[in-house]
Amino acid sequence: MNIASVEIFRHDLPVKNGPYKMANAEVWSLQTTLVKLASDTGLTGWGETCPVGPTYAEAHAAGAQAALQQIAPALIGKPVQPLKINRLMQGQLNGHNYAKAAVDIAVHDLLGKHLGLGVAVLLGGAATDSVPSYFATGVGAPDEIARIAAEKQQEGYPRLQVKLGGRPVELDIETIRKVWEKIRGSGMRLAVDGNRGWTTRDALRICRECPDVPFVLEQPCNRIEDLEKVRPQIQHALYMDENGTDLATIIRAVGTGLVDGFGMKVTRIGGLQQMAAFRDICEAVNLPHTCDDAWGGDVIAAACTHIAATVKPSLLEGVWLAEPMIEGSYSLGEGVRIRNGHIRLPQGPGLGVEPDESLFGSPVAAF
Ligand code: 0XW
Ligand code: MG
Repeated sequence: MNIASVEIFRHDLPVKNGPYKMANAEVWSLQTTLVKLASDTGLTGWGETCPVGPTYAEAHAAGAQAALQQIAPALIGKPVQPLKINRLMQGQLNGHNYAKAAVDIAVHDLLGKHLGLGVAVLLGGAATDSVPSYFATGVGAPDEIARIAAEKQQEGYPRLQVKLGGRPVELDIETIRKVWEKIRGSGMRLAVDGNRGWTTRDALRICRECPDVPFVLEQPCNRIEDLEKVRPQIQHALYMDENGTDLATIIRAVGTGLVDGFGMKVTRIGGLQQMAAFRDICEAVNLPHTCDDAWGGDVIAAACTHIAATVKPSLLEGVWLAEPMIEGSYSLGEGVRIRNGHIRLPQGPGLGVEPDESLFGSPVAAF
């Protein structure tokens, strides 16, 4: 089975009750990019990549579309085999993992449909048919975030991530303390995510003033060097998110003992093929991690859920989906939904979701 055609679409995903606020981004609507691959056997596979605005990561919606147009002609006539396609893409464009990821996901969807297997099977096999999710608040007033924390705990989320940064650090400390008052003793786990927004001074102060709150400190500062500086001075567990841009960086972070775990994005690392290698590296050294993406609809949600289902359950920190924050859905069926803080693995061959293509209009480009 070979790739016969490639189509690239764009589609807007408005933020429900927007904006969504992080330390360095405030977003109202996100443009997602979808890739549709058709095979010479008449099957189709879908992939998706959706940066959460232009400042969260080194990723841009229009950049994804340009990168995909650079790569697409070389895909025509090539076998639908993930490793081969990943190597082929490396030879077409340097970097731009987040764009290549959309092709990688579509290849997995297509191959799964061809073989009559779910993507989780292609990735090694699911350990479960229901994965835990976690809720991520935006940056907000301490009392409001504490209220949301209690609400999400009641809804059944096993984990909460509180977004902080981009404002006086005293407000962040007050938020952490108020959230902890609400969830202490409930079993709900807590991550505080600076999204690169703190100075090392502020990150250290947060840890020193909350010694009794067992949070995970996620991507507090901008650079790996900042994490290296903070690491020996704190008692809290340290997770890398935005700095984990490729497998080489992950190997370095793991090898130097820099972190206790990762927030990981399927598109940032380059797709499901790379994500499976990341999963195996983490399992080899017993490090927990999430399986998320920055934003996106049901295609990326399904991809995150399939890889998450293959992670050793004790190491899976959860799957974050944009679904509760998105107005509407582009899926033909029910799509991928969070219920009681958990997500059911989509059934059926491939990703198990089908977009309603009529919502996307004409493709940005077709090959
Ligand atoms: C909570 N997320 C997974 C979604 C947002 O895009 C940011 C991200 C994170 O952990 O940084
Ligand atoms: Mg994060």
